[in-house]
Amino acid sequence: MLTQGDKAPGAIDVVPLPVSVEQFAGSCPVSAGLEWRDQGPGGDRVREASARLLAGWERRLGCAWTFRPGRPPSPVLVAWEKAGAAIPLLGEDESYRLEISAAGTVLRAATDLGALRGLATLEQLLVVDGAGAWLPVVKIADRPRFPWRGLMVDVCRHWLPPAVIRRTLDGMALAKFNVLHLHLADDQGFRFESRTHPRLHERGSDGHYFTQAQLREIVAAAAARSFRVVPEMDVPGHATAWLAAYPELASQPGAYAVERRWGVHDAVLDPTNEKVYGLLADLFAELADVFPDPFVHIGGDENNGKHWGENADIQKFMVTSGLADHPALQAWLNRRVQRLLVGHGKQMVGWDEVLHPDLPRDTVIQSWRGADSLAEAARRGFRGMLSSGYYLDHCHPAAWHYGKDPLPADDVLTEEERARVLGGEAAVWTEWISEEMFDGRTWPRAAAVAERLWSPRAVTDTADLERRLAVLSERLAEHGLQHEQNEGRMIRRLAQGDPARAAILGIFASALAPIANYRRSRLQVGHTQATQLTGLEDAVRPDGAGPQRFAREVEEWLRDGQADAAQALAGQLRLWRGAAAQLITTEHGTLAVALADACDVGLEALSYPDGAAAVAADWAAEAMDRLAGAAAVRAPMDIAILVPLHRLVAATQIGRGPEEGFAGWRRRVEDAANLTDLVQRNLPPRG
Ligand code: TNX
Repeated sequence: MLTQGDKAPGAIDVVPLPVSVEQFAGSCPVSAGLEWRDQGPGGDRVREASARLLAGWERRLGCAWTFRPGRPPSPVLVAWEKAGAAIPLLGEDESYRLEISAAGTVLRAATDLGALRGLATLEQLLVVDGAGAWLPVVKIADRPRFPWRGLMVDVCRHWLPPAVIRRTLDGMALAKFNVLHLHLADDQGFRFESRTHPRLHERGSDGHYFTQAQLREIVAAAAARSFRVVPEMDVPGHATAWLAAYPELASQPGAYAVERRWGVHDAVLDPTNEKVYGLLADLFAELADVFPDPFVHIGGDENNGKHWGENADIQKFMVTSGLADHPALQAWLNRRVQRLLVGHGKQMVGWDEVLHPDLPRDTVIQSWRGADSLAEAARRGFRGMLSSGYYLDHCHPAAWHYGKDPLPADDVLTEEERARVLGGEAAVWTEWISEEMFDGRTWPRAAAVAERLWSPRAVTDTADLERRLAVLSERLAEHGLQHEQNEGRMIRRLAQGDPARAAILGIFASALAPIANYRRSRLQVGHTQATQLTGLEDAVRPDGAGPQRFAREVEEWLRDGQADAAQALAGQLRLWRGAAAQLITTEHGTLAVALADACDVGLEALSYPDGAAAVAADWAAEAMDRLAGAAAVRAPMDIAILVPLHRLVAATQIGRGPEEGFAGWRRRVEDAANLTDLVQRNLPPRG
């Protein structure tokens, strides 16, 4: 008998959640020997994607794949009406319908792009349980909410070789992203092979750059998954690596070398130097040749204007040209850059600093300093997309990113302005991310942003998202993403071959997360590109399974009050406390003491019955102080179980009224838990 396990009917493990899912009784068996047909013009992309899907299923099933189920597998038909553009374009039809019955699976789409998106859903729908492998009987109709769903990857601060980008593309396909944005040049590296000005990559990259051939392969692999690739050359700031090759293009004389420190630097291109535009003209010609997408990103962020202010010729130029201030001068440069791009048929994208009335309205604004700039761009007639709130390197939990919407329900835009909001991009800046950390800092959280950009706005259940992301995480691993495996490997490396030590570190780490926002750069001020990122804070992941499970189990305990649930929670807290106790004399001492104390708070809370307010009032006030102390410890990691611990303490204070249902009581507990700062991540600064 095939069952759905204990999942609620209608709950399917797909990220992003489709627009509409109807689920019926029954199942559709799957195994090797599955008849798979496709029908539509120019099917190469669909056939390759189907092969990737089947390879994923095979890896998932292992030897079970070849077992014959009681019933023969039902056939799959993938059909589409017309071929999408060979190099995908913004706004193509990505919709699809998927109907699965006991008799077979039919996936239909208007274009082969839509078929690809449907295959990403189909791959995730496979259920494997005691009854074998099967698909649920469903009718799905799906299409994206936004046409621009990107992932920005910074290959400059830490180099990420082509292999990393290739597996990233497979992750993106599962999550239905459709734009790879490559940040190719910054202060710490120029990573594009320039044939016209080879000095740029020779002197600006430490030998770590993409050859044009490698980039063409990436573009082809992206097109095969029907994603666009948008290259970024950040100007006029963030350009120290360019100046290592061409110091004469700088706004201040000096001996420039590739920058090794993080942050905002003074080095900036000289907008009055004609050679700057000559170089850019050559570079854009090369870029246009390698990247067929109609958009090129010119950066434009974080120019502090210092060197412009100190250069008398530049100041004179501003006066004679009637440019009132540095933003006006940058806008003037942007206009010239934009004209160069038009010559190659390209539209310009820039970070929100480029927003200026002088720019042509086909410029796309990427909002990173706050969602307001996105609305402002739309009001002023520019298209835009959201990245503020989507910085994965800031190490927030998936649910935090999920709450940021490019078009929130309370926006005050007109329909016309709303149509200018194209979507958004998750961003992975790599100051604090090495190659071996990249997957763990990206996945599966990136998929929370992908879902926000694909699924309807009303899809906001974070508990359901977390459940589905945990499942997706397994699918990603089947496609070679290394987010799970690298964490364990890095912890074992720290234990230097001592398995007992690795186990203790692993338990300790399972209550922690790396610190969020820009707090790490304030704490570890002297770190540079040469600093090894091999500590426990680098191994642990922002959205670990340990803290998530603990939060879930606290919720269950609050709801059901079962004694064995309390025992399980206490057991987990003792385990963490025990591991912490063994690390008190190490470099993790302060954090270990804080974690041990936080665990004690939890154990004490569990020993009070609910509503023991009279006995425990003084204790609770002190307990909240102890948790605040644990949150403020100076360390590169946060204790990631503080939110549920606050709830446990608060619950001891709130007596249940005689007729009160769970929901009302739970709400009062939440108020008493005083979580706003912790949940909004208004965390103490460190450092
Ligand atoms: C700000 S986002 C930057 C980047 C940093 C990032 C770190 C943007 C346009 N500029 O240069 O890498 O913060 O999160």
